[in-house]
Amino acid sequence: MQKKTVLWVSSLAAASALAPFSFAQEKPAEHAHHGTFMQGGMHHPVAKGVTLDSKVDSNAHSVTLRVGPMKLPANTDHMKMPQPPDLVWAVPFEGWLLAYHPRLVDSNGTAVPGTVLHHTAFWNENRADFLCPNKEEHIFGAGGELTDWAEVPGYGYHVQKGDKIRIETMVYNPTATSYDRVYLEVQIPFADASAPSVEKLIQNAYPAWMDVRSCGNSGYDLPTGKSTKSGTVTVKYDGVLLGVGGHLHDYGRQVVLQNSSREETVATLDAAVDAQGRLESVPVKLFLQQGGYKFSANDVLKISAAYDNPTGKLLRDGAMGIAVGYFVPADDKAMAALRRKAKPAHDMAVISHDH
Ligand SMILES: [Cu+2]
Repeated sequence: MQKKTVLWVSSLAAASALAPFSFAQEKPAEHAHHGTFMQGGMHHPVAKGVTLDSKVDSNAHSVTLRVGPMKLPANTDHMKMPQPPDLVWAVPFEGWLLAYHPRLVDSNGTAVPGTVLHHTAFWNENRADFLCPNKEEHIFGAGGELTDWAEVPGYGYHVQKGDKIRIETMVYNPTATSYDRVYLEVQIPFADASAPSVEKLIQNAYPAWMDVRSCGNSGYDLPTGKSTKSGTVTVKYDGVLLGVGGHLHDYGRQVVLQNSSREETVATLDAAVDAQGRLESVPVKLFLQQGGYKFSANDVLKISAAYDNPTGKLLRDGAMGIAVGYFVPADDKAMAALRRKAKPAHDMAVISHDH
């Protein structure tokens, strides 16, 4: 019987190295690529003592990343809430990441409502995004809806040993309940490239973030009432989209992805919202039965996001509209080559969570 190996590796070094510099340095221009909410020049307080731990279960072929603990006082918006610094996971194996299962728990392991997660985003600093090469490759993201990225059998996201995955997390607490020690956990099943098995038959799939803000920062100001924002991106490779989900913030209603070049609607995703219009979930549509939705190089994709903001106020940086799916290129070589040097010194890195 194989011995079960469970290792908790603390990334204390990265966290403690980041924190002291977070106020001392100006945000360098190249950090503007993150494409989340980070606009407007206001600085968040940085949460103290938040670290990244990783637990590799080599028997179950699963790694669990854990960010925390975070203290979340009731009724605190994301501008006032101290935010975790960016944390980096160095991938300890060569292989494929197959799925992402996020959840929020307290120190007893009890579930905390997803609504306190404003956003988390994982970026591979060693690769460029294939739709927006000005950005790092964005491999996973979730908001309050805690989108579960299910495994698509036969496909995975290839990582090399040592790839640096930067984890951005933003929290808030719109509820009347305070939470003291909250952890974001993301469980990631993986396939090990060195395993002598079918795992080597895994095909490379790349996350495709198709944003109403094209290749700019994703966040934008949300006007009051009904509004729709649209943008385009151009696909540079032939291939297929296996499926698509959506990312919206509160008061988001719908994401539509169209192929303008072919005058086709790829998917219409209607959000589920609660009585106040807060986002509950955005559905996922898979095209596996058709063998994927075909993209041709130079196809122009149009993305639209519809919101209905009942607050009577313009919400600064309150909205995002993104269709996100897995893309499988017809020829993997060009895509696989989209590597870049990771930013050298993380101890010099700066918190990107500044508004
Ligand atoms: Cu977002």
